[in-house]
Amino acid sequence: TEGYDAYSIQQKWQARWAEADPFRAGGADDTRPRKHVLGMFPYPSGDLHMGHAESYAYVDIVARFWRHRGYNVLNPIGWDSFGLPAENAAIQRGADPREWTYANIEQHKKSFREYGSSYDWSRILHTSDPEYYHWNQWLFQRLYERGLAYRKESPVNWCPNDQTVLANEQVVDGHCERCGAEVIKKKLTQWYFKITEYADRLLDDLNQLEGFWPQKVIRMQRNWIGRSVGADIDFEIEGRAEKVTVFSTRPDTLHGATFMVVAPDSDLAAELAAGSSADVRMRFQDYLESVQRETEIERQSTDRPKTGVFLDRFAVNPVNGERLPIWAADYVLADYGHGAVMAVPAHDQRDLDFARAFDLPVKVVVDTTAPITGAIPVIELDEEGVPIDPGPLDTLADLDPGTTGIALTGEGRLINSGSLDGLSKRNAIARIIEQLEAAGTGRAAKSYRLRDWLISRQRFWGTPIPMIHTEDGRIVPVPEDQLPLRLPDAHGLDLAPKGTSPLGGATQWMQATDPETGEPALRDPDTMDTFVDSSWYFLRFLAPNDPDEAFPSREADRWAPVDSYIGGVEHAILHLLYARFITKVLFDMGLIDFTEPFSSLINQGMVLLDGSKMSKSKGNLVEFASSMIDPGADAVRTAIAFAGPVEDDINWEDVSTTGAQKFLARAWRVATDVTSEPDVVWAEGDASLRRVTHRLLADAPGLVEQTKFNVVVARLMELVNATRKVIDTGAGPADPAVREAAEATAMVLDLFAPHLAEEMWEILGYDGFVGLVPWRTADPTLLVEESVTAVVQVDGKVRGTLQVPARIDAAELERLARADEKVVRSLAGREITRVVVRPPKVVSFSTH
Ligand code: ANZ
Repeated sequence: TEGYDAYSIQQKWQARWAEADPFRAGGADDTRPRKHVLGMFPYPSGDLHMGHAESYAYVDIVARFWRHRGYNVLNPIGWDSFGLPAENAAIQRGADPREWTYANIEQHKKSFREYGSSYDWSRILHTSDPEYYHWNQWLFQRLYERGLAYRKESPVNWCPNDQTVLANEQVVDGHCERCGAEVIKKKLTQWYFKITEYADRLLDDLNQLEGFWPQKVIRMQRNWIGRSVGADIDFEIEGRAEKVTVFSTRPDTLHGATFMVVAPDSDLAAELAAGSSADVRMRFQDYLESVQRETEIERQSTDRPKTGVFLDRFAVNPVNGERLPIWAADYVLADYGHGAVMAVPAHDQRDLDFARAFDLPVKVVVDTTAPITGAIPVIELDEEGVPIDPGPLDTLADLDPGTTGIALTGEGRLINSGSLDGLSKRNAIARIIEQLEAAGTGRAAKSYRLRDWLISRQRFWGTPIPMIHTEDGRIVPVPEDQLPLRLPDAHGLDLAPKGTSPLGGATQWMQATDPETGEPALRDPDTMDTFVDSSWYFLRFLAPNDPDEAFPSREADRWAPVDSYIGGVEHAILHLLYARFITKVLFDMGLIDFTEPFSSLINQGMVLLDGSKMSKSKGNLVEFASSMIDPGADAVRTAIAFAGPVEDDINWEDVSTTGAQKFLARAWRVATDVTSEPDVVWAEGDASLRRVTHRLLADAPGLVEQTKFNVVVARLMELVNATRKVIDTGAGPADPAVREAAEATAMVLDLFAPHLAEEMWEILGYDGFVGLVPWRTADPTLLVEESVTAVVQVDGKVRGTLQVPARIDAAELERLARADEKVVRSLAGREITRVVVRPPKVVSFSTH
């Protein structure tokens, strides 16, 4: 690396970029096609680490690439700067979350400048600025007007450690997504966003994203929304005026229902028990208390013995008038479907387990041994691929679920079901829905796993909810001219988690005026989930300083949706689902003309250390800022890009910044060795070096678009080596092809090592930034494969010659040699003991 001073090169170009600000997006008069390239914005908790270094290296590669390709690129950066970690850190340090947050942001900005990220620095935003959260409040009120923001009392997820509620999406396997504490249920009145109203669109529009988003993310979103299709069926209840509706995906099995089960923690269960005997009431109460002590995980695990209480109440089956005993059991959840099920033990495993535990009848209504035309028979194959003889087929009697304990869930034909008898499952479902609809006792229905988005938080460091609670119990929006409703000063407030909002303790701040009557009123003490902030921030970048609106629609037409969105797969559900939802709401409001926010999504793998995820708690965090000190930013970026495919995890110990440094020094040396002037005629240069250069120029764009950044770096290394060879042992440093290669190297290297690329460009005699130079088009005549003559020897004698491409690899060359007629003849009957292949010129076989 002698002579190559990465550090001073970095300093020099960072200063020039800061001065000239060359990466600002072009304005309205810019006629180039546009690309909006966005990295998921960082959260300013502590310092940036190598995960960020990776993600933002990829973002910059994509942004720089499109600039070279002639696009007007918008590549902004901002901070997701509200949230719990800042508040917790502030509590620990006895500091103001505001001060801690903004100090971290300054450090981040410094790191990004040092990294050479080509942001449009004129568009910075922080979600904790009143100028930003003003528009969260505006958004909240628009959702409220449309009936999409509402308050309800219901059991919510409660993190006992952070002392705040969590959205379903923030509960991972029963634990708090942030701190890992086990989440409990608590009944509270909270604000919700009605994302369920958009469930179908959120699901159906995923089809548009196929091929543009990682398959895994699409699948996770589909599962999270979890649409089930079936029917709602109404059951009369003896001694109750109103019917009870159940949701079933198998309405075809209605004749096989033998009891009904309600969720013990539902209002319905309480009411049914209340109408029963004192004894039942007592047993129900005991059971309910034991259920409330269970965690979500316990409750949903299938391998637990079934428990429940008979309520001594009866439902009536609408199709045959049979009386169905009603039970309360914890395997039925209060907040799915209608919190009640018709139990069909013959065909549902959970119902069967319950029926066997409490001796309830089992009635088979689908004959799963009856063949269905069009169904694909499952033929099992043995290890050699020979079909296994299934032996004598089971009869229905062999399969009786009451005896075997195994529910019959497969295909079959209906029996014991009146007019449905003989139909396949699919046809029976259609028929029973028709019948129920005609009788007014049921209808086609869908059910979703997706719940409404709970957005209230009992914490300080977030957007105040812009609503007023009046003395007479009305809830009204804070008048628009009073927005933004700013957070009060944190000094003097008790921020420690205590289950109620710290803002409630800001007595002055809490005082409001009823906008209708002028009477004193109170503010809402809760703040919004910070995922509200990030659900629309990509639009705020279009005009981050606009004081009059969240974003101008005209700018949204120009710049949105985001063309390339880059970030971690940990946001596969939460953030991406919420952003998709809010985008659809803004579309419905007529403010934007697209329905999906991110046209393409790139998920990078994780950066690991010792094979495990880097994290503060494990103490194995490599900090971004310090990682750059020794090798320099260019080497870190290049090493990351070279480490492997974008979506793969990177083990930081295997990443060689030293190797990258050496390569960059070689590239720099090539530029300094060039002795020709910029006006040389390239066509007069060394033809084989020119071919290497032009192949890189031709192939790199496709490789970048497929995010094969590591391959592009490998190809750059190849070009630098080829150039070195011509300088040292070929036509020498004055050859025009050497200059051409060095210039192409600088341009492509700009994606990975922008400081060095600029330096090379200057050494090569150019003014202006290489980062803004249009991509050189490859000369097609130089892309035609050069061919060479290869000789094939057998035991030292030349037995054949082949015309092969100059870049042929060993395997292909050997294959062609073995297939050559003359070689085949001279090898006939002999055993090959050794093969030496030296592409592209020699293949040598030995037979003794
Ligand atoms: C009768 C039946 C017969 C059912 C059968 C299944 C098979 P997914 O696919 O997850 O949507 N169910 C409905 N509400 C429930 C609740 N709140 N808690 C627990 N289970 C509930 O599951 C839908 C099925 O789960 C519904 O269809 C219902 O049982 C049950 F052979 O109805 B089924």
